[in-house]
Amino acid sequence: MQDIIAETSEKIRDMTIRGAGRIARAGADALGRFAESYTGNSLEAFREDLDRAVATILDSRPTAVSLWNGVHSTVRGVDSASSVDEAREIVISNSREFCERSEKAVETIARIGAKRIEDGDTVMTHCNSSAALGVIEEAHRQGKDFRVFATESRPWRQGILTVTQLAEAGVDVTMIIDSAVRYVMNDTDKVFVGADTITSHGAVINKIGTSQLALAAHEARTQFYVCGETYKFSPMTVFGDMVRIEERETSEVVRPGEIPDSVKIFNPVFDSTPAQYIDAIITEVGMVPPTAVYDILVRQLGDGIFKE
Ligand code: RUB
Repeated sequence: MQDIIAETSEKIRDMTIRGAGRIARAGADALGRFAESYTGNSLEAFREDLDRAVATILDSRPTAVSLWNGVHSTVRGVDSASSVDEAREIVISNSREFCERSEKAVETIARIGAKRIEDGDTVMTHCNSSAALGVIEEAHRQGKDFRVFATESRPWRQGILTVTQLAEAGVDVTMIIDSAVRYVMNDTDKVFVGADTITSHGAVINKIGTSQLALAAHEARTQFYVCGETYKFSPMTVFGDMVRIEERETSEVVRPGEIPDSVKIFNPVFDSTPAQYIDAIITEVGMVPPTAVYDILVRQLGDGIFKE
């Protein structure tokens, strides 16, 4: 049983499974499978094992609150169970519900966001976001005639995944290196990016470099849209918590021996884009201004959506 959890956690850590939505669904799904295969009879032991499983999953990557929300939505209500079977059923059903809700949210965002793409547009995207690519692919499916610039997204080069996916879908896509963003921004009409975490004051944490796209878009008066499901809204930020920015291995940046040993390497993999640079956040509950995030979060907290 713990194998399911350890395996999923490792796949999230080594980025075999990546992207904020996917890791949230993977975490929720792993807990569901853990509950399905649980054979013990003690409710107390189940709760302890589940707590350990939750901690292991959450330990895999620190920045995307989607993982926290996915995992906590899945274990919600276990405290009130009166038997192991009841507790297992709660986890299994919550896990399914979260994964379905998450997939539907991405589809809804695609439909809403696609309305913003018009014939003749040039669109830019960064890294590899299923929510942002959903919007672009939906607009293409609707027959709109537009082209896309996609960044390489060093050091992991998720841009390769993006351009491959878009090319396979038949979208007119051009890959650019990250430092070409400002150069091509003058020819760009709209930017669509994803989100790992959205704070109560409307700042968006996404792949490193996103804030540079936002600044360049602001300067060029290019519209800047964030595509993010509401489980990327961070309840902790309502209570003042800061978002932890993940730092990854220095080996992702340079090959061994490429630079002198005395050189330090800093590899932060996300950054924060302030609300003032964001035209709108496209969510499954509609296109909202960054200033609306607090209200939506408070409503969700009231409904107990993010509670354990
Ligand atoms: C991926 C990334 C994506 C968001 C949103 O970073 O920053 O833009 O996670 O993705 P990494 P999605 O490759 O480090 O996980 O829209 O698919 O949830």
